[in-house]
Amino acid sequence: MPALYYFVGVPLEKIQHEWAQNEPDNKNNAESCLALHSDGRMSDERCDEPRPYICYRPHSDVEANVCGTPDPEYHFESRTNKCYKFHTSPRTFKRANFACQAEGGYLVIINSEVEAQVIRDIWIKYPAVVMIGPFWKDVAYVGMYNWDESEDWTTIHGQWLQEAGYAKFSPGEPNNSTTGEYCGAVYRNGMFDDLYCEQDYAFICEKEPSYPPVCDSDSPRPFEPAICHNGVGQAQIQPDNQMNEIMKTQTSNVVI
Ligand SMILES: [Ca+2]
Ligand SMILES: [Ca+2]
Ligand SMILES: [Ca+2]
Repeated sequence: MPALYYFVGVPLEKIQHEWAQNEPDNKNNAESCLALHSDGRMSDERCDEPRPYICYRPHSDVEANVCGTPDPEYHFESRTNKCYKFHTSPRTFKRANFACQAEGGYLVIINSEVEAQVIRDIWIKYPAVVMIGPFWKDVAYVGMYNWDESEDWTTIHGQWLQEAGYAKFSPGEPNNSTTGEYCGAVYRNGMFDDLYCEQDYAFICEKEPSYPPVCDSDSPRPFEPAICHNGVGQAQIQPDNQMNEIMKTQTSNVVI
């Protein structure tokens, strides 16, 4: 049985929960996400199976920073009018992509020389000594991918690199040196490398300051902090009886 399950950083052992019969079983060693059953019990499931899902936002004051998120690790960069977060916990490309999306952002897409400089400056704040664990600390995943596994690299938003505004690979790259280097990364010098997607590396998320909106607010956005008050969030609140019906009929994914 896998030792650890987390809800966005909180060990499951600290959350009241009950497993469904014979769960968790990590069937075929491929079940890394949790699902909530209609009876309130839980199981581990494959992450790539589509299911209904439930979003949650606390019904209390939420203070969003200039980046439109309560996450203090997103920092606004005036040179690009975007926000960035450097993740020092290494992840595979797929999980890194998931993590950025879960935070309302995306794996960083370098659109210009200016943004490449921004990334170089971010790297300076993260020398290898601040990153824990045995992984290569001079590369970080970015939002580009070799979609058709040839020479055609695109951003995760579907643009060719030239079209996106920046396409500088490090000399000798991409080299597909470990067969399957279809995922993009950036060196400390701001140049790209291709990496094996299943290897864990640091990664950088980019976020639009105004997206997703945390709440309605009179504060001028995106460059002013906003406070969301009770009841003004934009989330669609399901009436309890409606939610109960959903819970009776469907199994739903829970964030992992
Ligand atoms: Ca299972
Ligand atoms: Ca960008
Ligand atoms: Ca490479």
